[in-house]
Amino acid sequence: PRTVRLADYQPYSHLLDRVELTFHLHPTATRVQARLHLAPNPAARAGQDLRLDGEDLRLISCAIDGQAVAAAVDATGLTLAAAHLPQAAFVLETEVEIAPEGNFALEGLYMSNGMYCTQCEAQGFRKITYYPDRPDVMARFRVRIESDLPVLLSNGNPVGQGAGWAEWDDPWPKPSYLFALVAGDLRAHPGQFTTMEGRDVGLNIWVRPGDEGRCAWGMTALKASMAWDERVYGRAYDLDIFNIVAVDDFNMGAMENKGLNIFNSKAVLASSDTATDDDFARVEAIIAHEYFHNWTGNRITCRDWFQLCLKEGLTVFRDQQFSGDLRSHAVKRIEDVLMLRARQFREDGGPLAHAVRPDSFVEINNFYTATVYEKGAEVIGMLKRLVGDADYARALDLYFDRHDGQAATIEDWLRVFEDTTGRDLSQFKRWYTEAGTPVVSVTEDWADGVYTLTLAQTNPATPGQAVKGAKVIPVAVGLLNPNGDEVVPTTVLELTEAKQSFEFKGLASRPVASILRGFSAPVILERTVPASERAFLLAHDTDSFNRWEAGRALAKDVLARMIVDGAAPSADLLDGLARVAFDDALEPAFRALALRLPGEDDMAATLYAAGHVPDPAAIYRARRALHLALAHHLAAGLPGLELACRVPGSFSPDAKAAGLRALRLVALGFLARLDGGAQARAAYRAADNMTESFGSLAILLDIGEGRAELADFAAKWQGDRLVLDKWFAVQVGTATPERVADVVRDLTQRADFDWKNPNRFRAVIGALSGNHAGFHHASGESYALLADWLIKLDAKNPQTASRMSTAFESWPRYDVDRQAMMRGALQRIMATPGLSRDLSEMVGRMLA
Ligand code: BAL
Ligand code: ZN
Repeated sequence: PRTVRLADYQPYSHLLDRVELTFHLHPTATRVQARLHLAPNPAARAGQDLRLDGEDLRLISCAIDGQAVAAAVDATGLTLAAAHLPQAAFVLETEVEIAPEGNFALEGLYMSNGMYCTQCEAQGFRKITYYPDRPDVMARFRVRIESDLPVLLSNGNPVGQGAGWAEWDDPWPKPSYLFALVAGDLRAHPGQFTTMEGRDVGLNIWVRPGDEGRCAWGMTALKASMAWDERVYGRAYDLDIFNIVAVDDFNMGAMENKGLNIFNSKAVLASSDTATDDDFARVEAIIAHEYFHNWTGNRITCRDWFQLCLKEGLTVFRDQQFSGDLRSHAVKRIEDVLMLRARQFREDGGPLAHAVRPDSFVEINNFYTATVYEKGAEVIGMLKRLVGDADYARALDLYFDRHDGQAATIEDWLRVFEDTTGRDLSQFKRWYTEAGTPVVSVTEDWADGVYTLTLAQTNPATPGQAVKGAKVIPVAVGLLNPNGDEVVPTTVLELTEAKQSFEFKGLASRPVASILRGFSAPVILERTVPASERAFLLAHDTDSFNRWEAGRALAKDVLARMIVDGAAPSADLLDGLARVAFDDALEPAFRALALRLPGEDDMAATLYAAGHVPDPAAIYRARRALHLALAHHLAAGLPGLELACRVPGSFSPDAKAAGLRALRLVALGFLARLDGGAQARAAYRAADNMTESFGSLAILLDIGEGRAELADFAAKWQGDRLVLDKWFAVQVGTATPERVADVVRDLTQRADFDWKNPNRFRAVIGALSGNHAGFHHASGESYALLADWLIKLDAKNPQTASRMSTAFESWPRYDVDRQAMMRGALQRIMATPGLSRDLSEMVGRMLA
């Protein structure tokens, strides 16, 4: 397969002003007529052929200005020779036939439970019609849909409808990846919003009959998002209607198609009996994310797919700000960093490491990654920290003014910051072009009332990038005196060289430093700190992120010693966590996070970074031993804590109530280690919401109990796809290392294991790689099982298969036997005839 390179970018040969599409929908023979209003592009090389992308299309006809023309068709598109092309504006008409019913890749036009829907990002539109399927070709679309189905939707505003047809017109020029069409027997949950500009916008969440009762939360989140984007970024919505559709079969979380967002039903449906608090928060965040794309992605899009982080990094950053504003900035930051470390640091430190803006790809679908999204958002957070809030706001206003209606680049983005602030961002740009997580090591000196902090950065080699320059790293620092008072408030130090010292004068005593407050840069901080100092910061730090981080680091130190030396849990940790657990001045959600022990994969990464070969079985045992030790240490206070966290009254998904439920479940988890699950069982029986019923079920299964509750849960939720996904996943997630492969085999033999549904596949096969000790069981059974399923899925749905192959990316961390087995599994996948471009690129990179 061909490698596409950023350096080869060329503007498209033609300008495309308007597009008219007519769809005659049919499961096996949909006809698509396209009229493209084209003209030669004066900015492109003259005299070029006209090349249109197209895959899996049957060409029926092709004409220019009404005259049939001979087109050369191949597996990836259609070419019209330059000699046949008018030198002025012309209309190209094509008609093609496609078969949505057989489209299990879920790209282009496909069917899900009898409804038609589309997914065009990144390159799905070429499976619908012949088209210049690239983001810098922006056109106005008019769409006519012909079908007997009752609800027919596309982008933009509705302009007409009758029996068996509907027409839509989108006045905003857009690239093809933002095209969408939906047709089905759907029900609307309606809403309304009046913009700050006075535009009345009709809102709808469209769902299958029966799901109407799960839409209210999504609608609340949508309205909150629209108001927030006006208030914080000054951006209003720009059409008369905004539609969201829930689809059961979807590769991603959701998609920001102009005026017609399409959502994985998991990412939009929520009700107290079927969705957990985490689900509610995720729905809110994803609705916001897709809505925010209307300005950051749709009005200003990407020139080419290498610039994906331009819209994704910024939109993730915006949805993180939104969730922090609505909920708790402290808790949100901890959750975001946990995710960043679990997914992005892991990616950045392995064979799949790539820059936030990569410079080559084989399959762009493989670059919808934690690096592009989450590290992309971190880079924007750093930029804001460096220039300050006021200049960030001015730069964003300039960005929207200057680039509205354009397909932009990272260079354009950085230039608005340079023009706003006068800063030279050429060194900062390395964050976009160089992969790898910088390591910042710390040394401290105290003499004559001067505290000197020396920071040194190293930028590790990553595939294809051996040597890197120093980065601009904002390091937020605060100093505490020994009685816990803050003597130097948070100050942002700019580390720009390989090594730099910063002095703090006029201090009465040697301070305790709180470094990288708020996780001010996506780096690994290397620092030898005595347990007592970590415990001190856990008790006193005024920065909530670093307070949590101190406990986390202490827990990791303790666990590492338990794993490597067989040490006992330290009193510093047990006492420190006990103080947090019972400190009513702290947010319950924060306490719940502080009491959550580092995950097994996190410990494997930590040990590997410290020069050890991680033993998954030893990590599993030590983590459980620490959980038990902590349960004993907290025992006296747990019943009171559990009682205090019971939320009175009817269910509300708000952050405060959710925080109490999270802390209650933490307490129940500890109690279960002491009482054989008696109280968790009672909590399961009494629960009136999914958070507590599912949470207590998971606790029971984790201690090897809960068979009756598991059966009860299944009986109650038979036929509910989303809840049943939880039932599948929790069994795999809580299976013992020895049993997990059998559990997966049993579950995959059930009639309701619909492996072509990405949610169900992820619930079982994704949970297998999430069970660290089980996935890495010394038998290698789980590796083989995952490889079997990836091969099977790849033949139907390459995108999801490819994403899930990242389970193998951490192979270099482990012992030679496990390495050999993982590489063997990858080689077996690679040797499969007909492997997709998606999966072969990923496996090839992991084996390189
Ligand atoms: N653009 C793909 C889905 C998302 O990031 O919103
Ligand atoms: Zn996005």
